Amino acid sequence: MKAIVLAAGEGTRIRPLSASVPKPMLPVADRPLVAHTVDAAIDAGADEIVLVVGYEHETVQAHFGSSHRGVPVSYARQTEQAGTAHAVNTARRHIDGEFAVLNGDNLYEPAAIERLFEARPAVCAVEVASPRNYGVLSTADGTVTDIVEKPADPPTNLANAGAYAFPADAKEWLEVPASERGEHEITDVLSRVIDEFSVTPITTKRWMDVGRPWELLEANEWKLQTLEPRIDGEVSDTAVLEGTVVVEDGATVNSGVTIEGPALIRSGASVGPNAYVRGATLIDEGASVGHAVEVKNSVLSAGATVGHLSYVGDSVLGRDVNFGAGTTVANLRHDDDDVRFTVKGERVSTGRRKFGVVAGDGVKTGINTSLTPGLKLETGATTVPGEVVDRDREP
Ligand code: TTP
Repeated sequence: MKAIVLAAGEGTRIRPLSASVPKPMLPVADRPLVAHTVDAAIDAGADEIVLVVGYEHETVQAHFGSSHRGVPVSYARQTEQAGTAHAVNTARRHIDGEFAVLNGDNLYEPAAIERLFEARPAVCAVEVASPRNYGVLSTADGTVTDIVEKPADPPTNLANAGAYAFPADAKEWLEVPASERGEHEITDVLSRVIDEFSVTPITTKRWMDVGRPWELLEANEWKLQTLEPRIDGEVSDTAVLEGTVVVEDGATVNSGVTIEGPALIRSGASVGPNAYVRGATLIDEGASVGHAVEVKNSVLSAGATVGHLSYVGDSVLGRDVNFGAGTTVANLRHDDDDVRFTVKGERVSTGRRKFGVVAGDGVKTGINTSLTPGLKLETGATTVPGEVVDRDREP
């Protein structure tokens, strides 16, 4: 079965991290977010991957090329983001039988995707506490009987987890009218399939829709835990590594370092001397954590540098960020309230008691910069030495 993976979106809610790469290409443990989906589809038996691409499509194409793990990969360009059904319809010339549709910015349990493929036609569902914000599935006698978008009075707590195994006929039902929000939605295609076929609900325990920066942290928390501990790089005899720690070939862990996993130190990255890395932390390719730096539960993207005497907690640093000596991130409010963050101009709760900062690519802080919780530093922004930054910073 072919798997169509939707990866055309920019990820406007995750800005500035998506300034130069589409959201599905942001790092989650040892690969881009969308690669977790592609790999789950391949493990479940997909014989071709069709990636629907749009925003910064070259980045996706450069990563996967024309085959991935021996499975052919092809591309469909969606030039206008007119909805998920529209996205699948863009790939229509690739469809020649049953097909799966998966979101390139969702994290699935690989075993659930396997069951989805086996039980086709089928849809993945996850039990949630507040179903009102989701597409909600009704079921009877082991089949799906209905799907309602964001119902005021949800019939169940089974949320649509955005993974579908469709019958061949669905190819002809892709041209659905626009919804109230003006998008052509895949859930309207699913409604038709539910009417005409017996659709199996596949319940999954864990699922994530990565939309906002702190959800990228949470995605890393999940996937870093699933790594097998492995030391292929150079680790000093005086370094202490505890829990699930992966040091890739070409990475260096210097003397006096303590790493409490789960943590992944990718190729070309260097840690220490005398650094402390803890919580779920990703130090991506070529990133550097220097002397007397503490990094907790954070993502340091490729080429990011935190040189010396700094603290970074519950934060996401974009590519080639450079934190000057003594840069300190605050990740907890005095009133203990959940940290808020600005998403598309609106201040929203992250739902996290601890959240630090999000720094876009190329941000540079001067020495002894203090950063307050929930700050956004836009791509290329700078601070001067000794500055206390408590408002989002433009470039
Ligand atoms: P969304 O998360 O709704 O959109 P987005 O990824 O652009 O993010 P944001 O809302 O922050 O701007 O999209 C869900 C998935 O479907 C995601 O993987 C992108 C993909 N998609 C397309 O490929 N084409 C489309 O027209 C739409 C609406 C989504």
